Amino acid sequence: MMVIHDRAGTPNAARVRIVVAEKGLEDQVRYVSVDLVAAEQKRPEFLAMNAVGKTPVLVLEDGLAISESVAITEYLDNLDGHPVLTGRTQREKALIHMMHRRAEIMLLDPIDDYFHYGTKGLGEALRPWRKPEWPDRHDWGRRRGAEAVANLPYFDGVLREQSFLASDTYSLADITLFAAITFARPIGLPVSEEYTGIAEWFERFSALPAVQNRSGQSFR
Ligand SMILES: N[C@@H](CCC(=O)N[C@@H](CS)C(=O)NCC(=O)O)C(=O)O
Repeated sequence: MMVIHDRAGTPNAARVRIVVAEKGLEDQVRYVSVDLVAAEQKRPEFLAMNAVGKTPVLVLEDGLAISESVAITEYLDNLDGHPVLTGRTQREKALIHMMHRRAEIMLLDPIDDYFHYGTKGLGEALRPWRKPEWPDRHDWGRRRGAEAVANLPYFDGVLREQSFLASDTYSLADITLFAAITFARPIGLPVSEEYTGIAEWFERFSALPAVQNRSGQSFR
């Protein structure tokens, strides 16, 4: 049995849980919940699995620990020899990777910076890992949030032209965009309904069986 160390309800846990559901791997995976607020991910036992000190981490039966949502996605997507989320041809792979990175660089990363620096983030226990010595960190965090909001029209434009971010079926790129949008809203970054490309895509994506059936949607 494979083990995934993550925290249900966080954006990166959602990314991997959608992949598990899409690939029908629920029976082959056991989840171990990591207490992020108590900084369990910064303890030596966890750092031995992932030196970056973040979740999720997939541990294979032979003990190999794989971190980074994209690396985990690639591993799980290729497990049965029939990748459906990361591309089959060189062209598909390149487009999916490119659009995934755009969703990460233009949205998910600045939204994450806003959460950790522009708000209280995960709380006091994590302060030592959050550059507390940096006096204008709150301003910088808020500017990062504004940057993400200013990048939304780009994604809206793409999604007015096509059903999904990188091709006519959903892929890793849409999973990253979904993580960004569902992270932004509850932490107070507006995703206007005027962006009808995004709004219609969000409905289409949310209705997918793998998204509906992913386990553990609420932050515990
Ligand atoms: N690039 C990493 C990002 C992982 C990440 O930021 N995980 C968050 C949960 S959504 C986390 O563990 N945060 C705890 C912390 O920052 O200490 C990935 O794709 O998996």
